[in-house]
Amino acid sequence: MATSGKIIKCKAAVCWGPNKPLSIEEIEVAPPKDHEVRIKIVATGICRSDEHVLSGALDYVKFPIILGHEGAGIVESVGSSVTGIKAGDKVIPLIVPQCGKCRCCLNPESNLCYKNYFGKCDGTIMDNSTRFTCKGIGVYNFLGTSTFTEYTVVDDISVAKIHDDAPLDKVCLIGCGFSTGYGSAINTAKVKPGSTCAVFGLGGVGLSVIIGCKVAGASRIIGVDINTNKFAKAKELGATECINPKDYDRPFNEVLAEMTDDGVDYAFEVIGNTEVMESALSSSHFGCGTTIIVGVAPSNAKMSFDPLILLTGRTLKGSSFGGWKSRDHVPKLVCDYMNKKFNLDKLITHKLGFEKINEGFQLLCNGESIRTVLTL
Ligand code: COD
Ligand code: ZN
Ligand code: ZN
Repeated sequence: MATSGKIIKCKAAVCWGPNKPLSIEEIEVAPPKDHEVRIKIVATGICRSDEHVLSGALDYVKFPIILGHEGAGIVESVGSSVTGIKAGDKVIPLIVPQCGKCRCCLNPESNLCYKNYFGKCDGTIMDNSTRFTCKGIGVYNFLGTSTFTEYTVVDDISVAKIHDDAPLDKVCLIGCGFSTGYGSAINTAKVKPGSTCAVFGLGGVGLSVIIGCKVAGASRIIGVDINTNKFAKAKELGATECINPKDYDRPFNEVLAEMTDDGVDYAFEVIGNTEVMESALSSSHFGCGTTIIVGVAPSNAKMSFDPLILLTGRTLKGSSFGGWKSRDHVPKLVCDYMNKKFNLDKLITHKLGFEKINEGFQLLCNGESIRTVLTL
């Protein structure tokens, strides 16, 4: 490519600090170094964690930063030592890398990688710097991906090559929200045919849990949310019934126990609220129920429960990125989507041009959108 090895000037949505609108700026994107890949982003979803940074809820984040972590694009150029990926390939940047060598990568039961950005949390990629500058100032990277820009540079362990015919404006959701929810049902819970599930929280991730439960053959999928506006979409995607805990003046686990012959087989917390986590755990069946925590609670929050609750046979698990080993599984998920194993199109409620990014955040904050996809 003509741009290979050169600095690229392009547009990006720069976040200069919390509680400020994102600002579309011209930035400079340096060429990829050893083991790095420069990507032309074609489409990106706006995910809840991006909004958490904007609203100041993630206090460790440094500024200025380019947010966005649910994108898809086309490789512009690759640095030295990169194998298996070349210019022109369609790719999805990954928030959970897969180095293939660490203890977690070598364990088939884990999808974490020791080289992850959550642990680093310093706004850089693996070499501890970023490739972005704006007005002469270095700009931080978000979750190793930074997709709210026409061009980004990511580590080669954090990029999955996907099918040449994949529709990038749809499969971008496989980069975070869809895979996180869907995989928590398929991989982490391993939902069985005929089982009963309860999904607490019906945002984009909770709805993706519902899609997973349905694909796995659950016979009852109970959607739980305090916002009844979410119920219609949940039912469209596979919820067999939806309930609002606010409609009851007794402990919600009692309500679910009555409805489900003493409790659900699988309960999913997809909000990030410790009280709901406790409620989900007690809603699972005492002898054989499994509870999966998908939501991330505020940093000082603690869950509290009588350990006896587990002793009779309950299981409590957590799930990040849906348990998928990212580089291995993301290309397969893209093929599964293309082969119509699941349909994520209904999660996309809005499509906007990149320059309307602030409008997209507004839609998420108002609870009006499930996912807005921005096209660049
Ligand atoms: N009881 C029932 N429903 C509730 C309650 C409650 N007490 N509080 C909120 N809700 C509902 C809301 O009405 C809403 O419908 C839903 O819960 C939450 O949906 P969203 O749209 O805010 O969130 P999602 O689905 O896009 O994301 C949910 C996560 C749990 C993934 C997210 O909030 C989170 O914890 N993110 C950080 C974790 C993570 O994986 N980060 C990596 C990149 S995102
Ligand atoms: Zn996300
Ligand atoms: Zn690893």
